[in-house]
Amino acid sequence: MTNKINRLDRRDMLRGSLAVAGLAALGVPEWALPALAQGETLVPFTDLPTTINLAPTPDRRVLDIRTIDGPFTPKDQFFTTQHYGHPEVDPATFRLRVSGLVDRAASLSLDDLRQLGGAELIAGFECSGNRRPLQGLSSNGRWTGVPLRAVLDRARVKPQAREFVFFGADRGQEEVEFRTQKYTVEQQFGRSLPRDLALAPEPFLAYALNGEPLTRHQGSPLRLIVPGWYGVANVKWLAQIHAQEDQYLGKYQARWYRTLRGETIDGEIKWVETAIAQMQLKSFIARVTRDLTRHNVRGVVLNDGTPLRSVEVRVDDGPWQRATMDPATSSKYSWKLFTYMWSGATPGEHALVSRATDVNGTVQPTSEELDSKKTFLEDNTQFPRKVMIS
Ligand SMILES: Nc1nc2c(c(=O)[nH]1)N[C@H]1C(S)=C(S)[C@@H](COP(=O)(O)O)O[C@H]1N2
Ligand SMILES: [Mo]
Repeated sequence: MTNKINRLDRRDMLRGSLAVAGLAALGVPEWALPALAQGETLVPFTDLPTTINLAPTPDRRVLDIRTIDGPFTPKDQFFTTQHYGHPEVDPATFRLRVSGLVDRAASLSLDDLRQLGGAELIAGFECSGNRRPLQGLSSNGRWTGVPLRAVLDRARVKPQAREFVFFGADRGQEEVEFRTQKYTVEQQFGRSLPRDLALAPEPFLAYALNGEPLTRHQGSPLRLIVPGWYGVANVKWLAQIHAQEDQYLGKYQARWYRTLRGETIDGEIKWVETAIAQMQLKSFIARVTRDLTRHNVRGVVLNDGTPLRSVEVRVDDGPWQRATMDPATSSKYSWKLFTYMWSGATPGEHALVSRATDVNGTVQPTSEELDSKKTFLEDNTQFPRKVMIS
């Protein structure tokens, strides 16, 4: 899949100002012209294909990454995607049910949760399907809410509870296949966490984003945020937390969110399927602007919260150059913004690529290095972004 997209990029390359028309053709209304400082102009990307249909549906909003100019994504630009549309949940009558293997089953109103809460978490995330060339299924927020732990402690989890299932208020008809049979049944969106993760300090129940109540798109009135994980873990319109002994094998837990890749184990290729969980280390270039003397290359890093060692940018086949990190995005689970000042750009088309390295020595892979990954989720490959310098 990665290779296929690479080929598309080359074939469908647009030139100069045509790239702007290409954006309009994508039909993404949120792609607006970013606010620029005086004397600063936007340098168009020339690698936006016209053949990939990314027209928005009422369910999907893509962040225009070129407009990123602060640490937090405004609520009306925060990307959004989900499987069953946006249910409407009345915050006044809302109750979060806590059920299953707990001593004190509960039904908590927003006020009950506020009394337990008032904590803050800065966390960014991307959809596991986020990838080139738009990279717009990613955002960063300042969340207000309650650590999940506080709610589970209050419910007194029994020792047998090994799995915690988080159900959204959204539901849909799903076909469940079993051998030669197909059963159509109504399913609630559900995701689970094993006990050690559910009871860890990080998972968070959020009722506000950037200081305001969640919008319907973001899962009003309450959602789960699992910091450092791909978006699918962050169950919106959270309705129920159910503690159980068995593994939860719902569609979006056990089937849809899977990656198939070949791994060399003891000199032999083994085809391994893994679940979508923590975000893979990724960086991408979001915006290039020019002022009178030089170009400013800005970008984003997302990962599982492991501290970074470096972020570097390379122009064409030149040397890797260190980028500067934005101190406003230094907290553990925030996305990290970086800038690189590019001097001496020559007219013509150039490829700009970034790569992030964390303190464990994990380096963001090239697309060749990720060649053995078959399915398209978790594409964290280095992304050479093309620009036209006039
Ligand atoms: N209830 C519910 N929560 C959900 C989903 C869903 O379909 N239903 N989709 C998940 C997926 S795949 C992603 S990427 C994120 C997107 O969150 P956002 O719309 O706030 O960006 O929500 C997650 N939470
Ligand atoms: Mo997603």
